[in-house]
Formats: sequence, structure tokens, C-alpha cells
Amino acid sequence: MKTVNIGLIGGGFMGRTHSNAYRKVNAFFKLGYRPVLKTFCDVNESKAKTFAENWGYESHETDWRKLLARKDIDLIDICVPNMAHREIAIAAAEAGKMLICEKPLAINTAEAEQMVSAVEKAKVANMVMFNYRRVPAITLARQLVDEGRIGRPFHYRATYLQDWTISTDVPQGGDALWRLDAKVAGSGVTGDLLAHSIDTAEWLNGPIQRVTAATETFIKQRKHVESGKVEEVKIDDACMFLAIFANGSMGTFESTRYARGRKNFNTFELNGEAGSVYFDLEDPQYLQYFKYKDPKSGDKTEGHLTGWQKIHVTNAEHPYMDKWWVPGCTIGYEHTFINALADFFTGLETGKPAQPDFRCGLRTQKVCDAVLESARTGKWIDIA
Ligand code: SOE
Repeated sequence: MKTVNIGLIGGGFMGRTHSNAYRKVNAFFKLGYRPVLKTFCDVNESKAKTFAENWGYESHETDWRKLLARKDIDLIDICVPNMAHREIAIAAAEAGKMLICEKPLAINTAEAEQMVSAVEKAKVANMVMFNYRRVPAITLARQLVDEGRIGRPFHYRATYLQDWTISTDVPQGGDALWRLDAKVAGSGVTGDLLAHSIDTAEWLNGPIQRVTAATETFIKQRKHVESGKVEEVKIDDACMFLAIFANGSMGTFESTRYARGRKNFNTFELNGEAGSVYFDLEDPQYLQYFKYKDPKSGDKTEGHLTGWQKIHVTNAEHPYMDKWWVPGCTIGYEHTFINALADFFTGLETGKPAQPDFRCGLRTQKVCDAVLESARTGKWIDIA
């Protein structure tokens, strides 16, 4: 078994999800690689020390450049706010390190392109952590598409709704609320939430060709945690867009952090000639499937027994589930990161890199940028 020494940067929500996944992946998956939690890095010394001790890193570091210079680090995992992804990723690739980067890949297409060039030039393994692809029910949806159970696609409908920024008292900026600060996050719900929806949509239904969008910023000013002053809010609080996919189907995407009662309501529905699938992250164990035509026999389901099937995705024959518990026993959010790391290490072993890699993350970035451009100009934007 080969070891991969991990240097993880950034101890927020995502630093915790990734650290947890490194600790568990070998206990559940038989892999040829074993990650070793070598060093955790954060600019704040006491935070770095506490985080490293809590999650079992061998040591801590406060300067990411020193971390990159170390010969004993094989993989850099970037869990810092979006605006810092580019610089760290390029330097890490130049230092020959493998890379895992939290989504979205960058704050815009130009930065994402530079990151792709760097990893491709250095020929280092790389992956963007779009963890929802590894929800077994979503992976099953992809399997149904591949099996021809959806047939010719007509409609794709995605929502990603939350409600945590409704209060005017929520400030922007700083460690916890950088997602509300455009300088640091790049954008609002488009980069933070719709990036997930776009990644899933393109994975299930192929490339998006054109978009037209509208965004809104409901609360125009918020106190900034760092300056202490009330400053203009420059992120999109809500975004809706229409999409035309290369396969001719039509899509609608809606995202907001102002949907009272919705916490992480990430849903999609795909309607095709042969069938439909529906998924809701607030009910993540299930994939709903409407079968109209069997792809092999061509038999049609019609009549009084026609209806949606609610598939409890916990059987051993379901994606990833043979690695977890017994049928009927569910897995959850944290496991999507573990499944993703298992795919990454399997990719190292087989030489077939796990997706989405940085190049694939760049696609998502291009769609996000087209959405924001359309919202600014009021025009349909083609995606190259
Ligand atoms: C935002 O609230 C957020 O934490 C996103 O940044 C994550 O990517 C998403 O999965 C959950 O919500």
C-alpha cells in the first residue's frame, strides 16, 4: 500500500469535511493508497494547532508556502476561501504536488484557466470537490441515464435553496461569512450553490450551450466583519437562469439564500421520452424514477399501475453502498466526501483520473460566468 502525505489548508466547514473523509476512507474502501494526515495549515497559529490536534494531523503550519516547499507532502488539499484557490493551486502544481480543491474551482474563468494549465503542465493528479456527485442516489441517476432509461431528454429542472442570509443583521466577510463578500467569494449563490447544480446537470445531461439569467441582491448593505463598517453587498443573493443543453433539452435553474424554511434544498428533475428522475438532497436516500419505456424490451408502462417509484438507495447493488452498512441503513452528507476520496485514490491506482478534475471544474466556472454576464447584460450568452 502506498502512502499519500496530505497537507490540508483551511480549517472551516470544508476543512472539517475533507479531514474527516481522509481519516475514514481506508476503513471502508479497499484501496492501493493510504492518505496520511501529515500537516494542517492555517495562518492563525492557535487555530492551526487546535485543528491539527483535533483531527489527528501529525503537525501544523502557518505558512502555506513553507508547506508547499516540503518534500514530505504529496498532496495539497485547498479548503480556503475561493479567492485564494488560484495562487495556492498554481504554486502547488509547480511544486509537483497532487491537488484536491474545494468548489468552485476559482472566482472566475480566467483564474480557473490558469489553474488548469498549471496542473496539466505539471501532470499532477487533480480533482475539484463537487461532493454531491457521490450521493449514491445521484450516482444512480447517472446510471439510469447511461442505461438509456431516460431516453431523449426534454427538460432539466434544478433548484438550490437556503435561507441563512435573510436577516439584515448577518454581517459579511471574515472567517465564517466570507461567502457574502464578493471580493473573497467571487459571486454569491451562483458560485456557491449553482456551481453544484451545474456540475450535477452537466454530468447527467451533458454540456450547457447557452444561458439567460437574472440575479438579485435583496439586502444591499451589510456590516463588514473586518472593516467594522457598513459596506455595499456585491454578491448575488438569488439567481435564476434558463439553459439550453447541447442535446437540445431545456433547463431551468433557481438558487437563493432567501427561501424561508429551506436549508439545503438541492433538487433536480430530468424528464425524458422514456422516463424521468427526481432527487431532493433534503431526502437524500431516495431517487424517484418514473418508468415509461424499458430500454431493452421497449415495453411501455401504461395503465392503472403507472406511477413514480421511490427507490431507497441503500442496497448493495446501489452505487457505493456495498462499502457501507446493510440494506436499509442509510449514509449521509459526510459520506459523499469519503466516496469522493475513494474515487480519487482509485483513479491514482487505475490511471483513469477521478472526475471532476480541474478541466471539468473549468466548464462549471464558464457556465457560472456566462450566467453572471447574462444577468449583467440581459442577453443570452453562449458558452464556448
Ligand atoms: C453554503 O451554505 C454551503 O456551505 C456551500 O458552500 C456548500 O458547498 C454546500 O454544499 C452547502 O452549503
